[in-house]
Amino acid sequence: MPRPEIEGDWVMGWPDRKRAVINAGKDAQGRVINGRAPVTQLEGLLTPTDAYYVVNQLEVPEPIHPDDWVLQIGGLVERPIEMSLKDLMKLPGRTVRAVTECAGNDAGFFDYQQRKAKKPSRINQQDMQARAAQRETNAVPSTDAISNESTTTCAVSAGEFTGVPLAEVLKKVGLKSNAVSVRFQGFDRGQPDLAVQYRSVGRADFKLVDPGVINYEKGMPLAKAMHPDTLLAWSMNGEWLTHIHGAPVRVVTPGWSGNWWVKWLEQIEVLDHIPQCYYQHHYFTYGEGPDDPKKEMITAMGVRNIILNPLDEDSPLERGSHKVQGRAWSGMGTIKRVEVSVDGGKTWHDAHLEEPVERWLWVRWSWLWEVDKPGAYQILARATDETGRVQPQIPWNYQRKHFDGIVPTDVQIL
Ligand SMILES: Nc1nc2c(c(=O)[nH]1)N[C@H]1C(S)=C(S)[C@@H](COP(=O)(O)O)O[C@H]1N2
Ligand SMILES: [Mo]
Repeated sequence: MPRPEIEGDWVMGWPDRKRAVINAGKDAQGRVINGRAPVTQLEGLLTPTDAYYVVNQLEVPEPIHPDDWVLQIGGLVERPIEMSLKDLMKLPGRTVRAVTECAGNDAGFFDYQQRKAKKPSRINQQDMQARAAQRETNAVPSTDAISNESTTTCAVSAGEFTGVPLAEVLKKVGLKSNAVSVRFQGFDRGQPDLAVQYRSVGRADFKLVDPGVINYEKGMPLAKAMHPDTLLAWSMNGEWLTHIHGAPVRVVTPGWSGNWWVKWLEQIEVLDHIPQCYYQHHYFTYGEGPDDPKKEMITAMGVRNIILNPLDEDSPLERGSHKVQGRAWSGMGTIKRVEVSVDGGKTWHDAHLEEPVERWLWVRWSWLWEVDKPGAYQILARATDETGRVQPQIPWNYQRKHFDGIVPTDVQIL
C-alpha cells in the first residue's frame, strides 16, 4: 500500500512521514550559512534542530572542539578567570524553553501595512540560496532590486536550551559595584555584509557606517544579564548545541530578539557603561532613519502572533467548519489571551490556548469557525500578554525591526 506521505524518509530503518525541511542557503562547500524555518508545516511547540532558522551576520567561524574551548571572563570583576566547558558545567544548571526570533523577521509586513508592498508569504519565502550566493560575491543590491525582493519571514523557531544562568558565573567571579553591562564576544570575525544592512532598511541609497573587520559582540544591560533565565547554553533540544547554532556555548536571552543570543561565545567583559557595539548602536536599532541621532538599541520583542491556518494560499474554502489556528508569543512574558475576528475586526471571539502556556515559549491557539455564507472574509487575531500589552506594540522604524502587527488572512468562502 504505497502512501505518498510515508515515502522518501526513512528513520532508524523505518519509513516515516516526510519531514519539514529548512529553506536554506549554502556556501560553496555545501554548508548551511542561513535558513528559514518551515513554520507553517510544524506541529508541536519545539522546532526540530535541523529545521531551526539560521542567521549569521559575519562569516561562520571554524569550529572549536569543546575540549579546546575556553571562556574568558574579565573586566569589572573581583576574580577574572578562564573557564572550560567542564568548569561551566559544574555550576548549578538550568533549562529554559524559549522562542528565538530574528529582529528582522516579518519586516516586510510593515511595508505591506503601509500599502508599499504586497503581503509577504510564509510559504513562498525568500530564496535563501540566492542570498547566500550573493553574499559570496559581496554584491550590494540596488534600491530597486531590494524593493522587488520578498522579505524575510520564518526567521523564528522555538527550542529548549540547557546551560548555566549567566548570573551564576558572575556570582563566581564577583561583580564590582560599578558594573553596568556585560559584553559578550563571539569568535566569529569578519566585515558586516553591506547588502544585509541595506536590505534591513529596504533601500540602498544612503551611506552605511562600515566598522571594518569585527567580532560579533553585544553589550547587555546588567538587569537582563542577571535574569535567572539568561543562560550560557551548551545544549539545545536535548542534544549538544550544533556548530551553526553557536557551539560550544551561546548566550540565550529569552524575550529579547535573536541578535542578543550571541553564538560562539569566547569572552565576557563586565563594563561600567553600555559599549558602542556595531550590532547595538548602528544596526539593530530603532530610529526614524540612518542619520537619526536618537537611535535606540532594540531589546525585548513586542507581542507576536501569526495565523497559520487558514493562510491566504488556502483560499478559496468550502462552507462549513474551519479551525482557525496560530501561535502567539511575547517578549515580556506569558500570553494571556488571543482573540479572533472573522469580520475584519468588528467582533472578537476568545481563542482556546493550548497548554502549556509558558513564559518564553509560543502558545498554540485555535478557534472553530462555522461559516455558512459565501463571500470574502478577513480573519484577524490579536494577542495580549501578562503585562497587559496588546498587539501591536512596536511602531514602524527605519530598519523595520520587531514587527508585531496584526496581519489578516484573506479568504474567499465558496
Ligand atoms: N556570534 C554571533 N552570534 C550571533 C549572530 C552572529 O552573527 N554571530 N547573529 C545573531 C542573530 S542576528 C540572530 S537572529 C541569532 C540567530 O540564531 P540561530 O542562527 O541559532 O537561529 O543569532 C545571533 N547571534
Ligand atoms: Mo537576527
